[in-house]
Amino acid sequence: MTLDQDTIQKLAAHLEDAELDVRAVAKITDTHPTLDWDDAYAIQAAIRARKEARGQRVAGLKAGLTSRAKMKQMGVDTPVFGLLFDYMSVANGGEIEASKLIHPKVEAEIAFVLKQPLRGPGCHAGAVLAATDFVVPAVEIIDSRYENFRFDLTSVIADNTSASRFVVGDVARGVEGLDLRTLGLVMEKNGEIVAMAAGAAVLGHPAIAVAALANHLARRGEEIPAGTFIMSGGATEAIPVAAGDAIHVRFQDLGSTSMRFV
Ligand code: OOG
Ligand code: MG
Repeated sequence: MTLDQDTIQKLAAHLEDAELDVRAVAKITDTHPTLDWDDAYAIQAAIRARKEARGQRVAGLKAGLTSRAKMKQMGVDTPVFGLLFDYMSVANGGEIEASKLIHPKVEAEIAFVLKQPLRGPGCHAGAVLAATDFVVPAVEIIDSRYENFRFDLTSVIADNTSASRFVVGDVARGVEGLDLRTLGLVMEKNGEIVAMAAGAAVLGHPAIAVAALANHLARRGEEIPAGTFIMSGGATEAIPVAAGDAIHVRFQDLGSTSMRFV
């Protein structure tokens, strides 16, 4: 930790206000270059406390920057972890108001729901699969609060890993008989294919991203509780969207997820 409590609270307010006012701001490492990982997660926790004080609730957890495509697009090399809140959830096939977002992008992800808690350290893909109740297809709408979507790892962690909205499809399947590495997905924007991937794009197997989250939380003395919804990270690079765009992602064996930006 390099920042005092007062600075952490101020930066949390600064970033959350940018989200609520739909306004991009300079990345916080420009003004706080010493900001380290613990500071960044402390700012993210302070944003959570602000939202919870307003009656909003955590609806799930997310891993991000878990695929080569995403790491390359953003110029970073390590996964990050963030929080999904209840107000971010959009019904499958639903509408998203583009004017409430700064510069949204969409990414296709495989999401997990646990039937047993997961605790690190030493959590691995096998433990994740054994603890998984079912997987569902999902699309995350990310919306960095930073100008031009430019950031470094600590800035993006503090900004709750760009979390903004998410859409979950309606086909849920147990992992038995599903090979999540070869499970393919095709993303269409306005009827044109804009991205394709297989589950293995996410750290070799999307369950590895969930294990990494459990190991990350273990360093803070926390576990992932049973019942938790977890997004494993974009398998393809993120695609910019604007009002008028329709997104449809077809997942092999898992149906599809769609939304319209209005
Ligand atoms: C950070 C969030 C990344 C993912 O799935 O890779 C993320 C960003 O790229 O803005 O959610
Ligand atoms: Mg994501």
